Amino acid sequence: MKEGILKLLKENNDDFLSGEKISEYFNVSRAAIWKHINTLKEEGYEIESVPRKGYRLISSPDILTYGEIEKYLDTEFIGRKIYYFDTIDSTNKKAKEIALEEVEGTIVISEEQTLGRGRLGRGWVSPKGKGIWMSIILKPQIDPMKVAKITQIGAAAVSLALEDLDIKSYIKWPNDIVINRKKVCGILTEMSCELNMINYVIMGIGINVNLDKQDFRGEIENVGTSLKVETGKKISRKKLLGLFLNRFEELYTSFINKDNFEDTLKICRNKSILIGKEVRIIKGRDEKSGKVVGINDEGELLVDYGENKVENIMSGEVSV
Ligand code: BT5
Repeated sequence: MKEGILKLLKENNDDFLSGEKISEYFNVSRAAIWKHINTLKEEGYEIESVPRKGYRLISSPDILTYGEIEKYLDTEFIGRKIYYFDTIDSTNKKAKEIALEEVEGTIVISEEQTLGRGRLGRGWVSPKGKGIWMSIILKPQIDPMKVAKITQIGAAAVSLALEDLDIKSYIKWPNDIVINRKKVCGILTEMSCELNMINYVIMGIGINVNLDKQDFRGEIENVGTSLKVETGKKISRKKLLGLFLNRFEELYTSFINKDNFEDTLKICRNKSILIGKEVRIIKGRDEKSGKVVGINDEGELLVDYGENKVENIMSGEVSV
């Protein structure tokens, strides 16, 4: 009902809509309408109410509900169902709980995470209303060994969506997007599978959109940044989310339906911040130095350890 009222107000553009009309439309009392209008105001919608004229929508908040991102979406199935939370421990955790019953493309998104997670049990800082903290439920019928490619598709899609906003970024293989050498986005892909069949894949993405300098404290003070810090401008989270989902669906369906991973590879290679650099590859306690010479057709990092010994790295930690 609340969503219905919002829809009516949006359709009515700049005009007033009388309480009487809305109550007739939904066949409920005007007091009930008034209650819903107040809830909408609490959510950040600016609604003018004038006696005898009714209600008028002045502005909508930058929140990540389906109602707010719908107008930016061109997708068929990615993001067509959204579980929206004001606060949650971790969207990846929630997505895993519901994945088996949900359709592919369903998203769990929250304004804040209290226990956001990175890889290997590390944490992910996710302050309220300032970023995009979300998880996409996917059900690709592919060899479980190929799931790492989905992280690459996610990274390529984030980078393209930023380009759509005229923001230049780099991909730090395998799961980071960086600007000025600092991390603006991280991806955590998790899966549940049988021997050669995937039950589901959860692709969790965190994008630091409007975090301020003071949000980067402690461990992340020198490693993280946000789009706002880098561009000096507040960025519309709902628009960026829509752009990302559109880009992701395009690359993902092309990979699943046409076995086309080349488009993603091209982007990951073009935007790679690692190719040509001397790096350290960290695998557990093992650390080796080498030079990144490329990304192979499987999306793996090619590292030259000297004496023409080039190894392909499937996963791990790279430090520049
Ligand atoms: C990642 O791990 O980069 C994956 C991050 C995935 C986060 C999303 S948010 C939605 C979904 N739900 C979740 O619970 N998680 C996903 P990793 O490569 O391990 O990097 C983690 C490291 O990045 C931490 O140890 C910190 O040093 C740093 N870090 C933490 N929060 C950060 C932030 N907001 N911005 C930049 N760096 C951060």
